[in-house]
This record gives sequence, C-alpha cells and structure tokens, in this order.
Amino acid sequence: MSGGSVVALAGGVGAARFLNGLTHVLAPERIFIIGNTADDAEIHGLHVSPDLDTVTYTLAGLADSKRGWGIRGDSFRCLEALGRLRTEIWFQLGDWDLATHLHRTERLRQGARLTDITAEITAALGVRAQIVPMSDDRIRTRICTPTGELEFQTYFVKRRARDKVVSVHFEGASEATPARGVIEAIAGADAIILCPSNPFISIGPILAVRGIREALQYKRNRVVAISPIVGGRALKGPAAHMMKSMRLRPAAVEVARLYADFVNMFVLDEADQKQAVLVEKLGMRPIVTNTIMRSLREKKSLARVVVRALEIDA
Ligand code: FO1
Repeated sequence: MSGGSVVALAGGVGAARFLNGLTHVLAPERIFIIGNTADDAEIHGLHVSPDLDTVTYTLAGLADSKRGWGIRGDSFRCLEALGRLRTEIWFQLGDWDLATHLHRTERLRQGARLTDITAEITAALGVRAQIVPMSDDRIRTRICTPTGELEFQTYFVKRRARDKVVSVHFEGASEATPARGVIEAIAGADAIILCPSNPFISIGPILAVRGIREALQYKRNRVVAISPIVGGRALKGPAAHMMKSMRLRPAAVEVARLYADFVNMFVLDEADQKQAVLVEKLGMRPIVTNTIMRSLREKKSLARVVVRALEIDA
C-alpha cells in the first residue's frame, strides 16, 4: 500500500518517542495523531493539555528529552514568583511553556475549539504531522483509590502515582463526541497504530469516546498496538504499578488482552518473547522486536518494524 494515511493513538512521553521515530520513516504529512485530553487540567487558571503538548514539542524538536515533557532549556521564574505568593506549585510550568497555555486559554475563552487551537499551535511550531485532540468536549480522568477519588494530575504529579488504584473512569466520556475528522481519519486510514502508551490512562480515555472503539473494530485487520510493558515494567510511568493494584499481571500479554477486540498485530519486546504464543492465542499476530527507545536510531528502527508489519510503503 502506498502513500496513504496512518492514524496513531497517543498518550504522552512514550507515544512522543515512538512518533518521533515514525516521522523519520513516513512523511509526517501522512500521520494523523489522536491525542489523549483526559489528563488536561486547569492550573493557575490556565488550560494545560499535557499529552498534546508533549507530542507537539517532541515533533517540533523542542522537548526536554530527559524529562520527556516541557520545553528544553525552559526557566521557571514565573513559577518561583507564584511560590513566593504561597501558591501551590507542584505542577511545574516553565516560562516558555506558559505561553502555550496562555494562548490556548485565551483562544478557548474566545470560543475556539481545542482542535483548531491545537492546529494553530502545531503550525506555528512547524509540526508537519496532524495532531488532533480525541474530543473537543471536556473529559477528565478520575482515579479511584482506597481513600477516595483523585483528579488525574493530583494522582500523577502531586502524589507521584503512589496511591493504590482501584479503578479509573473518564468523567464526561459517555456524552462526548470525537473531534472533527477523528472517525473519518480512522475509517480512511491505511493503518492505525496504538503507541506504547499506558492502556488505562492514555489509550483508555481515547477508546472511551463514543464511536472510536467501534471505528477501530471495523478496521481491525489494519490495527497494530505496541506494548508499553517490557519485562514486567512500564517503559515510562505507572502502568505496571496500576496493573498490579487492579489485580492484573504486569505483562505485555495482559495489555494485548485489553485490545483483543480491535487489534490485529501486537508488538512486544524481545524480553517478552515467551509471551508471543499467548498473544497468538488471543487471535493477534505477535511481532517481537526491541521496543526500548533510547536513541533516535532505536526509535526509527521500531517505527520501521511497525511500518513493515503493516505492509505500508515508507
Ligand atoms: N509531570 C511531572 O511529573 N511533574 C510535573 O511537574 C509536570 C509538569 C508538566 C507541565 C506541562 C506538561 O505539558 C506536562 C507536565 N508533566 C509533569 C507531565 C504530565 O503530567 C504527564 O506526562 C501526563 O499528564 C501523563 O501523560
């Protein structure tokens, strides 16, 4: 198959790393990225969209590669000043990063859609792939812990994802509609890739938006997922810890099981080679390769394996 579009479902840092490799293997204009917005938050009165920004900054070549989020070389002088005013500053917003949130908040106040604002930001930063929020409607991840329910960033950043997770739900998801172009992009795609993102808090909210999972089921033979779990540990973030506290084995095959109704191919790391047969039993084609992306070379190499498995022309 040649020259068609590829849709990617993306969370934050893990997805951004993979997409960085993919944009070196396929023309970025062919890539349509559906980003998670359920961990968006109002911070100091500003609308922050961490996952959209992480992917945007990464593809713009601006990301702080060590942290994974925020802008490389940013300063935190505004945050320091807020701290002097005794404001809570556990969520680190850099000075340059703040410009993105100021712009987004102002445009939302004017009545613009998040989809259009994201297109403005990506265009201004020179990103050639299309990045689209899963929905323009408000959807928020809520984490249920034994001691009560937490707003996502409180769980993730303030409390360092240490709480036991009983369940996760997405406030507003059942009434939300996908953003303009999302269903059409899936329906018309040559291939759909689930990036190596947390299945509960990154991919889960995208699948919870009405119509998206069904649209993927129609395209099942063109859908590939990349495991975010390697050797029983998450590539990044709390996925393994969450799985354990929800009484699931932190294993790649357990992630595959969550996707079995709409994923045809499942990429797992060489360290998990033994699980390939279990993935096959779930009705998926296992693809075993190195999924750890330390360098651009490794990112490109993983992207190439995925593109080859999908039989799309680079
Ligand atoms: N993650 C942290 O662990 N600590 C932070 O202070 C933090 C600030 C932050 C600011 C802007 C942004 O776009 C992302 C930021 N993140 C921070 C990452 C973010 O919380 C998570 O990566 C996602 O929400 C989960 O994918």
